[in-house]
Amino acid sequence: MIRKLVAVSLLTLASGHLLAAECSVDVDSTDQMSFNTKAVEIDKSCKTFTVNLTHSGSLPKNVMGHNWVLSKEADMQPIATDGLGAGIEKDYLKDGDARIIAHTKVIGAGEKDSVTFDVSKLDPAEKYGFFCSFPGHIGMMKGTVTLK
Ligand SMILES: [Cu+2]
Repeated sequence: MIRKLVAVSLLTLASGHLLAAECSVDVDSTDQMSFNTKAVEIDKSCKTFTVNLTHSGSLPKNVMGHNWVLSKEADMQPIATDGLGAGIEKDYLKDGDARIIAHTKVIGAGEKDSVTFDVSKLDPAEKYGFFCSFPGHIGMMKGTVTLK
């Protein structure tokens, strides 16, 4: 009887896990100045969301570095422009730029970095996007972030 109860609760736990939203995404970047995704979807049930950035190319970060930056769609280009002069040590992002919702550091080949942010910071009525702030990369390296 006890054994049967345990089996049932394990099953319940397992199905609960299957129904739970995926609150993270793996994003890869390349030597071809690209991300492997153009759209990141965040489930509204997630309290926090994590982006795991990798770089599968072979070029170092000073040549083909990439980061993953989240902001309102309208702020993407201004943030990238203002970050140009910040230098790679500051991940090509202006100090204290309040328009940046979340960002990883700039990584090179074989490196990785993750960033976790509160989903409650995102307004379902707003348009968000992600991009790479390495100089010249935003044209190729950007995409949408949507709450669903
Ligand atoms: Cu880049």
